[in-house]
Amino acid sequence: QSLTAALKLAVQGEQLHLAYQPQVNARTGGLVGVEALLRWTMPDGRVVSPGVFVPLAERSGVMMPLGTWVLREAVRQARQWEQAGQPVRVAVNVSAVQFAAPGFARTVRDVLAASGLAPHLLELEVTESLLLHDVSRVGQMLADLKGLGVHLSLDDFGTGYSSLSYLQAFPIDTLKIDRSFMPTPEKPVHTVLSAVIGLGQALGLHVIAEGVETQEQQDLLLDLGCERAQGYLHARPMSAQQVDAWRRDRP
Ligand code: G
Ligand code: G
Ligand code: MN
Ligand code: NA
Repeated sequence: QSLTAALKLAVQGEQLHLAYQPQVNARTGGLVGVEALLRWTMPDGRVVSPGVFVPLAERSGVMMPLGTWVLREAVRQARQWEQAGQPVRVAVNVSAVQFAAPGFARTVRDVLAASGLAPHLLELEVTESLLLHDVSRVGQMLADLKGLGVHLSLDDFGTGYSSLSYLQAFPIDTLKIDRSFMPTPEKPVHTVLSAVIGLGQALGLHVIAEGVETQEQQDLLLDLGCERAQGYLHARPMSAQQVDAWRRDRP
């Protein structure tokens, strides 16, 4: 309860910021985009993970203003990069609560229009579980968003139960393979990983692997035909200024 009250204050105050994690094409070395990840530093200096406070925000009515703050801030930064001649697509996580709100597409449209950002430089990440509800409503919302010219991706792919026929029907651009499918020395099998990459390719979608931490994982992904990667091997979430430095230091 007190965390909820603190969160309400955080949305109004200066306690929130976004970290940006680069997404790369591991074959070419090119930067594909960055994912905006919300960070909350409490007044006492403690940093709370969105894994903790996003579910809380969803239950306490704070998610709408919080989500809109994230969208505005990410679009502001994307516009800054665009105007600096360093355009990069910025991906924003969309909560189920935002997605369920009838005015969501209008909010996105208004935020884009106010910023002047080219819409293709904004990516919206929706989770697979979010697609399970009312198919016609979900389809309409995705079509409305796609109509704005933004890029749509399916986050945490493979952990939900999306029907493959919906996958084909919805205007999704990218599958983000959940990091739980990354093989490890303890769990070296990659049957599902391989199948999910194949599925994405068969549907003509971009596929990006999340949670790539080791060169072994990266080598395997390239073998399986998945070039795009996001993970600590390539870069951690960092400030916008650090992204600038990271880009400068690349060959
Ligand atoms: O680094 P990480 O701890 O940032 O994120 C933990 C979880 O919080 C992930 O599931 C991520 O998708 C989610 N998350 C991070 N930022 C946001 C955000 O701005 N909005 C929403 N809805 N979820 C976010
Ligand atoms: O649910 P979503 O995919 O939006 O969550 C992204 C989360 O994954 C963030 O919490 C981010 O900090 C985290 N993350 C990014 N790269 C790696 C990685 O290589 N390994 C692990 N364990 N987590 C990662
Ligand atoms: Mn995400
Ligand atoms: Na994910």
